[in-house]
Amino acid sequence: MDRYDPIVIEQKWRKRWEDEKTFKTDLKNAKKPFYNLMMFPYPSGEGLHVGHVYAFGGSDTFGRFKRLQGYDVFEPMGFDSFGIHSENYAIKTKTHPKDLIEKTTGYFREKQLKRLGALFDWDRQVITSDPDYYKWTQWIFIQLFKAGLAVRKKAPVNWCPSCKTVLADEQVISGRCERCNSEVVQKELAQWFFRITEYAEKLLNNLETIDWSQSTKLIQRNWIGRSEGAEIDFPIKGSRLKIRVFTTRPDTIYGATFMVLAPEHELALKISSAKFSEAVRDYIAQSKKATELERSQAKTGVFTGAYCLNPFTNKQVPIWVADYVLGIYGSGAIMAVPAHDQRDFEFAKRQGLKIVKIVSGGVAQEKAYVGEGKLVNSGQFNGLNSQEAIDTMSDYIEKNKFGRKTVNYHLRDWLISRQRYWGPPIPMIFCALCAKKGDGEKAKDRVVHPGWYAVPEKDLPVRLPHLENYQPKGRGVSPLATMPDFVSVKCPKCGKTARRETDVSDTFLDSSWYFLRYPSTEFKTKAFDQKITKKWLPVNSYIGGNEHAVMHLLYSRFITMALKSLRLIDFEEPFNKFRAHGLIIHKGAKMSKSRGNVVNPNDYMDAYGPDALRMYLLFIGPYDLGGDFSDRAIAGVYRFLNRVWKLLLGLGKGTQVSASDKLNRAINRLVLKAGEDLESLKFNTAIAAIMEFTNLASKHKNEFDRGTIEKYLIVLSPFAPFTTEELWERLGFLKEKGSVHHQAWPISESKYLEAENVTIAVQINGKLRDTMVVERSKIDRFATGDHFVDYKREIETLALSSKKVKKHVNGRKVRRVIYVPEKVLNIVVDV
Ligand code: ANZ
Ligand code: ZN
Repeated sequence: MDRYDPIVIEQKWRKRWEDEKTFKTDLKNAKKPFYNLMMFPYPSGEGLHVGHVYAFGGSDTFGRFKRLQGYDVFEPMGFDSFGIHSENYAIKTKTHPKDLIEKTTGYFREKQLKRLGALFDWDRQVITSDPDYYKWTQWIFIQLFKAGLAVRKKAPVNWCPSCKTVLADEQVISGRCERCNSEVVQKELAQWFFRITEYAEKLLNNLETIDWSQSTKLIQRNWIGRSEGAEIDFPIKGSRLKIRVFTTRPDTIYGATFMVLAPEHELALKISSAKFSEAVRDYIAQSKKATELERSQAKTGVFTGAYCLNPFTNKQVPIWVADYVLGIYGSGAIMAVPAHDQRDFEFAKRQGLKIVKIVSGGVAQEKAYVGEGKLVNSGQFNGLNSQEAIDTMSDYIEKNKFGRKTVNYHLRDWLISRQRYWGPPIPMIFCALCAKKGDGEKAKDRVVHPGWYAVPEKDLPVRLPHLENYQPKGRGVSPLATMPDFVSVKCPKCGKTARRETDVSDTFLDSSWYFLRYPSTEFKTKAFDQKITKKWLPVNSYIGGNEHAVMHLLYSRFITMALKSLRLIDFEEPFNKFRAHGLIIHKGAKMSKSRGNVVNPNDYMDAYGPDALRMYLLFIGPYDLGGDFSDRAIAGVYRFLNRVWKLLLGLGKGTQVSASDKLNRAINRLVLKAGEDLESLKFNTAIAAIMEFTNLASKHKNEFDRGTIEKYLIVLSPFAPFTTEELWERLGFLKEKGSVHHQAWPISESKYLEAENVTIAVQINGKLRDTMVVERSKIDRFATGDHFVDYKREIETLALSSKKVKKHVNGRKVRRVIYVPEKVLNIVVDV
């Protein structure tokens, strides 16, 4: 018998599968389409890390299972190669991004991805920086623009001084850039936004209709941030103007002792009295420089000299300007209730403002009381519980026309513009002449942005020019602005000289529609083909990391909804099913280069083969939780594959015509258990069951028939595709039946699944006192893996609960329990 050499096996089958296109799925003629998607990588680092292998290995194992179940599985792979991560890596390694991407995608594909033994269809890869692809990314931008969903706004945006670009809100983590950790500042710039907020409600409500990991849904729900409350108008004293506030707590209105406007609020200067306007102006100017982090702290503010009237009491309340109120949320103004809102409380303390308690409960000494309670100091509403008061007082507000009930979403519009080089140029043109005349491209049948035109579709793609000096320039302009040949273009309307938009779009636009492109890569004249799209989408299973729960997954849902509303596709949710996998931890921390705990999968594939690596990772723990990577444990899985190798090759021709009852029962149970587990991505317990069977089988080598070997290999094949194919061939199945990966998932025969009982004698100090009947499946459990069951203890407990046994033990201390598997349990007690 040869020794198990996973590298030789891998090379042999990789070549054969590639040459013979063993896993090719005919998209047009498929009968049972199953779109098995996984998140494509950024080809920016040194290579794939073990986390990728975990994600892809799990997803591919599932895809292989679906294939065995008779589905036509389409499992594509590609590269998210545009964007800031690739560009920053290029800058760091002093290469041009174009050269870098050519090199890295080659390495990722040839030296890593192809080794994993996955079903990837390399004839259909998507590379987002490829003009064939980004032509359509630009086309999508134009469709959204024409639908009024892409708008240009001057807005305070997050600016990272180190990356020298604006960032989406999602890329700012506690006031810092998620990439470089620099403190993000606010900058006023004219930028392109996608109006994702139009879809806030749909994005939220549709979550009920899709089968996604709860954890991912929760992150999305929180990010969308639905907030129910009321808008209330407070008249300004001595003026016909009003201040509109948004509040979730209309029940606290009697405690509104001051009002606060955001510095961006249009009334801030307008209402300030002569004596205070200078100070207000200074304050507004100063707060423009503040970071979001500083702003959140409710420290500073100025009095405007003006007052509002509380519509409920007609009492006057001072109006302040303070930057802890944000211009972009709600109406940019609040009624401040220091007794029951912590930030208002801190502000009132600092500025010496009145604090009036409205809800009884906590003591408003050092902290605001934010809980429920009975209303006090609230006129006719006294005595109501705060929760009912919200309803009663909201109705009162509507009846008296003080305002109305309303819903706000925290979700903000998606900022698309990036002042960087490595992305698809935004396909827009600005003509100053047309702008003067008020002419421009019609969005939703009207000119929204005078002077702006979409690049005519026949001129797409707007190619990203080669730029040697591509580093970010700062000052809010993209490096493309330094190329006169690129900037200068004819106005599509009047033909005079106009200028191109020089910003590129956010990387997340590239990845927000790639799943639509995979099945249609051969179509050069359209982004996606109607018929093929109808056949293959929505995606049946999507697996990826929860770090993409908001940006990528939310944006993809939005783009899909937008395309649906344009009748370009006929579904509004792209991913019917999404599962977030856990993280692989190493030495107690998430793998990262800065921590120096990154595991290079190639080292392990070289040492143990790709099958052992995939299978080991899936064995670490529940797939949604991840687990700890350990050198020792991977060697254990490698030894396991060795055992399978020896066991099966050792059987030779000496197999039976039909398997023993014991083996028949075991294999049928395995088929059932592994099938159920694979369906629900419980890879670790499926593997444990395979190991359990292997243990048992090793003790009953002479009881095998061919059918059992066949089933065993098929069940193992999604986990260890190379090893099983080699064994399949060596045992003569390949000639007879073709690839193991072309077989059908075995049927578990019910006659072998019926519970079987085992009788165990219970002795006390060697004397037979009772017999017990126990279900065999309980006894046969394998004592490793995460479903470890101490069955000896179970049987012991069972025995000690019997009346007869109790009587004979008679309260004496149990010294020892000796268990002869499936035969005798001897309880030794004091004499
Ligand atoms: C009065 C009040 C009393 C409030 C109270 C809270 C507690 P969410 O849940 O996030 O929607 N608010 C409204 N607009 C704001 C803005 N632009 N910047 C900062 N804060 C703003 O929070 C809504 C609450 O946040 C609103 O309800 C308002 O304060 C504040 F005991 O109004 B509340
Ligand atoms: Zn023009």
